[in-house]
Amino acid sequence: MITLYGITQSRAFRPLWLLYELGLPFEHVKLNFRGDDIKDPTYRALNPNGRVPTLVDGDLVLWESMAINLYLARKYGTGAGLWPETVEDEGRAMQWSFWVMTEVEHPLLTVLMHSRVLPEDQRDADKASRNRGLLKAPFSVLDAALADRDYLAGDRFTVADLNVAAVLSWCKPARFGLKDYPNLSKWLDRCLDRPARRQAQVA
Ligand SMILES: N[C@@H](CCC(=O)N[C@@H](CS)C(=O)NCC(=O)O)C(=O)O
Repeated sequence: MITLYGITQSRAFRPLWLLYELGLPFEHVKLNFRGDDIKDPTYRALNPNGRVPTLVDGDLVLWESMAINLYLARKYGTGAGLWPETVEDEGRAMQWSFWVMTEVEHPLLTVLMHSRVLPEDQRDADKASRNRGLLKAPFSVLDAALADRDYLAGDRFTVADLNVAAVLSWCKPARFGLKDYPNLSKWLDRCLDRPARRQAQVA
């Protein structure tokens, strides 16, 4: 039995989206990272970082959203086409998953927090603008990578696209205009239009 901990409005959205893509039965424990649930010792025993998501699959306990997704896709996604077909494309899936976490996640979250999420009196417009600037380089890299291909690892949608698109989905609530990155923008819309992404969003 698979159990996923973490409310949809958290990084648990990433494995939730993948679980819906895979069509696997799972229990969704809607643990809110903002409240006291996260301090519960039983939960801390699963995830000593005190964060969500956490995945439990039989005897295996995993945390870190990208690791969870690479594991789920590798174990259950071959038939569904979500795990890349070649070792080279597995390499590309890992590259893009690490890349989005190291190059994009922090500046994009900062833009989102300081333009939409924090109460207005706590927002720092300079911080938002500086971090928008920091995203120009990685967004240009992704846009160029998508100039002559539709997907990041192989010729179909895989966990590589899901992991990167799930992080970049923050561009929408952050109202981050993507007109300078036409390939990225089309690819992101294509990924976010998937029925499993919609299912995860309302889970
Ligand atoms: N690198 C981790 C980050 C997990 C994370 O920071 N989760 C947030 C919710 S989106 C959290 O649980 N925060 C609780 C806290 O920081 O106290 C991952 O990708 O899974």
